This record gives sequence, structure tokens and C-alpha cells, in this order.
Amino acid sequence: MSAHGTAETMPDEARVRAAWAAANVAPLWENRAAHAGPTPPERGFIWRWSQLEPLAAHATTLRDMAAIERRVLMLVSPHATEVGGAAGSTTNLTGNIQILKPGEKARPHRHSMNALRFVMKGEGAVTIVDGKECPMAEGDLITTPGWCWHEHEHRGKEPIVWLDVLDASLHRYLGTASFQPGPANNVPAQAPDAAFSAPGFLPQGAELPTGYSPLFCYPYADAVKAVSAAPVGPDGARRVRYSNPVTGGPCMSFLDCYMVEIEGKGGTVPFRTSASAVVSVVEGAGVTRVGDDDIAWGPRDTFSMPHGNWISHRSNGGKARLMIATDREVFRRLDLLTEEFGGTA
Ligand code: GTQ
Ligand code: FE2
Repeated sequence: MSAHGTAETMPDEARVRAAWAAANVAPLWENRAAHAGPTPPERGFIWRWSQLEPLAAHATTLRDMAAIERRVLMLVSPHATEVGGAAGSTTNLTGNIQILKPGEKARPHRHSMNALRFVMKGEGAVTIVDGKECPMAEGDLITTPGWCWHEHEHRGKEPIVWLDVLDASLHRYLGTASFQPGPANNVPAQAPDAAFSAPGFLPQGAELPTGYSPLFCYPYADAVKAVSAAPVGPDGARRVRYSNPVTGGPCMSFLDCYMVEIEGKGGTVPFRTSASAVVSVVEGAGVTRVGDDDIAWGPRDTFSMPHGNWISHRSNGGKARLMIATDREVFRRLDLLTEEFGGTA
């Protein structure tokens, strides 16, 4: 006889609970998650370069083969929810710091996850993406779209540190995370980036990818040139998108990136979106208000702006530039993107 008695002697409630469990059903009216209204937005978080730099330097001394294979420190927000057993920099975005020593190589592989690299410190490395060599120096953004082969090689003289941003939690959630080791094979033919470098012209004759930008490398000098010339937007900041020149869309299926330039202490008009972001500070210093938190930042800091928060930026007076990597395209394609200006941040 069980602790609850036989079915005949159980109280009615215990009997029906046992029957539900035996049938693998559950009462929705007792499921708080199904009834809860919108949850308060997740708070933002900052990883300061002053704290990361010594950890990055120390990581170059590790001898563990697995750590050498991929010398990566994950930026795990205390406010992010775990998805598929891991938490990221926001619930939906993974931000990692990767360090490569001179002479080191990271082996070719590919995966379903889209990823980008944004160089925080150093120069002289290359990422080879589907056969295209992308030089890496401070402020450069390199994309490695899902299923594109990639490998890294550091030909410089000092260690290089970059920020990886990936849509890993989305793939874990959907059960679509997969990985294939190299060597690279069936690499599609590429048109060189130079063939895309004059505005208004696209190369003909080569097969252009449909789901991602054929440019894998967005040099910082180009971003600065474009953003400085961009008109001031409705929030008071200049902004350019790292776009696919073939479609005008995002650089990758599920990662959509921007370079933002702000100036003056006035601050941007508060903005709220259903998309989350990971931000890398390139130049300048300032404060970003994320919900009720003021996040003070300086060069090479990384911070998160989880979705649903009112957000506004202000610089400490001078010019500041931020690279903002978002999951905006995921929301847009699911008809879940909402964006509004105004607010009370
Ligand atoms: O450099 O290819 O941070 O595959 C995580 C997974 C970097 C990479 C990460 C990766 C890579
Ligand atoms: Fe990778």
C-alpha cells in the first residue's frame, strides 16, 4: 500500500492527482507561467574591460588543451535565464571573449549558429570564412554565418582579444544546434569583397548567398566613414547598419548589427524594443540607462541591453561609438518586433 493509500481510500483530490500523473496530463489552471502577465524585463549587465583584461591575459597562460583549442571566456549575465542548460549575456544572445596568441590557429569548423567577431584589442589575425580571408584589427566586425566554414589564425605580434556574439540560445531552444569539424569541404565560390566596394554595384556571375551578406568583413574605418556621414536619427544618434549589400537586410539571418555614434551630454530619446542587444564600446565614455539602471561605460567595455527595457545613451560630452549586436531579425521575422520612442527612461 502506498503512503497515499489505495485508490479507493484516497481523498478525491489525491485520487485525481494520481490519475493525472498516471496519464501524463497537468492542470493548466495551476500553471503560473501560463497565466502570468508580462514578466519584468531582465536587467542589463556590464563586463568592464578593466576586469576582463587581466583575465584575458591570464587565459594565454593556460595549458589545458581544451582551453587552447578555444580560448574563450563566456560573458554570463547573472540576470539571464538559462536556455538548454546554459545562460548567456542576455537570455537570447551569447557574448564570449576570445583570445589568440601570436602564431596560434583555431581549427576550421562550422556550425548552425550564426556568429560575429568584433575586435576589442590587437591586430594581425585573420578569420578565414568559406575561403575568404578577413583581416582582424580593432573595431573590425567579421561575420561567420551559420554553416559557413571558419578558422582563425593569428599572424600578429601581440595577443588579440575579440568579442564573439552568437545566436546559440535560439538554436539550443529550437534543438537546431549542430557542429561539424573541418577540414572545410564544398566551399562555395566567392566574389572578392572589392567587387562590393563601390556603392550601387554588385558583382555578376558569381552565385550570391541569399540568407546572409556575401561580405564577411566590415572594417572599422568603413563603419566610421559611414556613421559620421549618416543623418541624426529620431533618437538623436547617428546609426548605420552592417547590412547585406544584396538585400539591404541584416548581415546574418538572426544577428543584426549597428554602429551608433553619440555626441554631447543631452542623451538619446528613450527607446524600447522587443529585441535584445550586446554592446561593445569602441570609443568614448558615457552612460546607458537600461530600465532603472545607469550603466557607465568606457572603451572596450561590453554590456547587455535585454529586451523590454527603456534605453537611452549619453556620452560624457565627447564623441562615442558603440557596436550593437542584436537579435532584432529573429523578432522581425516572427512578427514579434515592436519598437517605440518616447518613454520615461
Ligand atoms: O571562434 O568559432 O565563442 O565556434 C563559440 C563558438 C567562438 C569560434 C565562440 C565558436 C567560436
Ligand atoms: Fe565557430
